[in-house]
Amino acid sequence: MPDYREMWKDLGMNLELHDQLCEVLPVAFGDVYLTQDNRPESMDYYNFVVSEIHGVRPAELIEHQKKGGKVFGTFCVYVPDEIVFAADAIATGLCGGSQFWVPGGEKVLPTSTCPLIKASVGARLDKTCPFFRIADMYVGETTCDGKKKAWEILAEDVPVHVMDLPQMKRPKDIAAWADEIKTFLGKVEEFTGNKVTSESLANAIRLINDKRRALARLYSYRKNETLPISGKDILLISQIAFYDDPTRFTSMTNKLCDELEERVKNNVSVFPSGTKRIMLTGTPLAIPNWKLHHIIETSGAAVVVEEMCTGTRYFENLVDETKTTIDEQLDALSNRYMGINCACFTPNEGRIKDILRLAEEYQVDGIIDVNLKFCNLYDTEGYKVERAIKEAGIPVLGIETDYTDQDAEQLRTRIGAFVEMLGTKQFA
Ligand code: BJ8
Repeated sequence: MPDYREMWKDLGMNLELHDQLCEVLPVAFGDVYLTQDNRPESMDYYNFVVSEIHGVRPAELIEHQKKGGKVFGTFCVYVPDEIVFAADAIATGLCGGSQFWVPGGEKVLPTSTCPLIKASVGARLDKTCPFFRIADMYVGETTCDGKKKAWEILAEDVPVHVMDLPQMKRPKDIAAWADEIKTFLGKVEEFTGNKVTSESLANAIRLINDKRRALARLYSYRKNETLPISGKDILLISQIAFYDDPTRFTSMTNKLCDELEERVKNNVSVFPSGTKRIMLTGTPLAIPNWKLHHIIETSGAAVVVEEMCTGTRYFENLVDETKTTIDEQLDALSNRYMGINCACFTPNEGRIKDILRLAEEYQVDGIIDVNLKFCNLYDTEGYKVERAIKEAGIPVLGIETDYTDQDAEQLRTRIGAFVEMLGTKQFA
């Protein structure tokens, strides 16, 4: 493995603190991932990407910057990457998924803030993540109160552009989001010095749609009765999708899909037949948050779909590729993005419909509604979500967790009992 210390030093990182992270991450990855049997060979690519997580991709981003290119860091699936790529810049997801970064965030944020926000702020302020150092500009959004205030704190340290996301889905809101994307486009043009043309935007729309198509294809194999790949592996791929080079990611994911297709033909499964099928719904699982998948898949069940931003919300629905003027393309982008159903919207009936549809498509036996501690939006929406799931006759378990391992044993007990119950007559 090349030595990236010089690069990290040049980025102004706190090397001593970062060393601690470098020590624990490979161990956690080994325990969670490399202990699995019969993984598809094409997972080697994603293993490599994770093993070099703070090396290979950051080095590519720096190369891009040396050639005069800009890097934008994003935190939400409503922010349209297409605009960034259309201006010859690179977008990279920045959401923090490790407890390692939480104390850094707690230095400036109330403890009662969700761990995703605390970890994201901590990763920047503690200087322990190269992606957070590299990004020339952060793009925030007005999704939840915690994030809104966090942008103000981050803006003291790095340029931040905040997109004003409407919280309803009336036609005027969709028009407002198209307008907000237009403002973003102007900002990106000004910051990069590059003009976005209808042609470059059309190319970027295709680029990101191709990534969505690859992910949709990947997920389709989880609808099979025999599961050719674990939920844990799919989660890892979904997380990598946020920061890998989109062209390479799409091609490697399609390569993996070819292998999975063969596995399905040959009836190769990574789980014993009859394994209970679980859907996760709720708040996102940012890298390296693998806790729940690991507990579920070592408790006799398989995760077959995630109605999450690290899941179906990221790739379902394509942007219309037939539009030829910038204004039409902005409308097409707004339409696609406003089709995502995050709990920050009211009403948000679309999410319940999605959950029930996915439950059928992926033949799930039970649903776990996951809430990141202190996420008031998803916690409150959980009432209606869980009621609808119960009414549909699907067993549901609501859990709240954070990034620590303190509740791991308790979760294991609850999830184990839930999985066991799925096998009893009670839910038959
Ligand atoms: S579209 S889920 S990525 S906002 S978990 S920070 S909501 S307090 S991450 Fe999210 Fe966009 Fe919605 Fe998806 Fe706030 Fe809740 Fe924390 Fe959240």
